[in-house]
Amino acid sequence: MPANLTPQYQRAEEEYRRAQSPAERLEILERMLILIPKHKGTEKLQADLKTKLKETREELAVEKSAPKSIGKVYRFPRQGAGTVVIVGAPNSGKSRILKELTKAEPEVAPYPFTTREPLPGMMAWEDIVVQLVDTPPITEHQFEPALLNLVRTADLVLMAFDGSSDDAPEETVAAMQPLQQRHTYLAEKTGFDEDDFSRLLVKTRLVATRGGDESLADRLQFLQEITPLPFPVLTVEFDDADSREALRNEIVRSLELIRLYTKTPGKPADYSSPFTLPIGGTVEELASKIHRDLGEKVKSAKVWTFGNSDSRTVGKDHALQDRDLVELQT
Ligand SMILES: Nc1nc2c(ncn2[C@@H]2O[C@H](COP(=O)(O)OP(=O)(O)O)[C@@H](O)[C@H]2O)c(=O)[nH]1
Ligand SMILES: [Mg+2]
Repeated sequence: MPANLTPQYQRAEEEYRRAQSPAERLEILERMLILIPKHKGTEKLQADLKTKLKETREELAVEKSAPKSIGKVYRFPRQGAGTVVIVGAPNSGKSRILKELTKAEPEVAPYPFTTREPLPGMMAWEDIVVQLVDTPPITEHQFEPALLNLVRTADLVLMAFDGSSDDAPEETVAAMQPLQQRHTYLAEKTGFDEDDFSRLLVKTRLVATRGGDESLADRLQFLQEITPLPFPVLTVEFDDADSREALRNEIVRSLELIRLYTKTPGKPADYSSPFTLPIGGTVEELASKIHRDLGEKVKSAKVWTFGNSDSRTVGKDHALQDRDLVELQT
């Protein structure tokens, strides 16, 4: 039976995914249990949530009685319109992706294990910026624990694949294993598995580097044979500027964002730095993004479609379009 989860529930689930502490998770889980539609189709999920709630309460109690020395955590602020985490086997081209698309200066070298800590950089695209994060390599036997949280809270994961290496298919499958052992699955879209709440799917694209290699297609086919990939493949040759720019566009497109400009009554529009929301984002969501209280106060909005000088008035549930100019009304 379909669960028919409401947008409010889905938003809470999204908050849960990004929560960084047991206390935060507990608060959100309690909210999710209130918000979840109560019918047969959600019985399994309701039970899963209750189990998670119990586990989280225990986790919190343990943390309070004995503040644990948490392992290394990498804390850099999320910045820009989205956070894209680059993962993959050693030498798969991860650092080169960051180096070519941002001003960051990772070490790029033809030998493995040059990157030991996550390194962020900002990628510009038109009038927005997106955060890219280079990470240490993953192998069957090597998995930097702090990577898990980075992957699970990412807006998009790029799995790098060395298009010039016969070992790339097997190494890529191996790199997905430590994540799967930790209930994290690279997938077409992000969200908890509706049939098993302990599994998180994270939106991913495979990035096949050295895309000019003549055997790349065979290697990708072999990869699909050993593990059918549930997400699209992007190909890049970084020695070719057009190919690099095409990758930049594809990364932004994969984030599935809309850009929104705002204005206050009687003042000119602010076209300097747009807000961004997921495709389908509403007036209310834009208001909440500007200020938490504003989301509760907003009643309607005047909206100008890009390139159009006539405005129209819409309700707070109206889904906005890319490049709309919005004047909120409270
Ligand atoms: N020609 C070419 N070389 C690439 C490309 N992508 C990665 N490389 C090279 O592959 C090697 C390993 O790349 P690197 O980004 O350091 O791999 P990492 O270990 O995954 O971070 C480096 O010598 C890169 O310059 C590409 O698209 N074209
Ligand atoms: Mg590297």
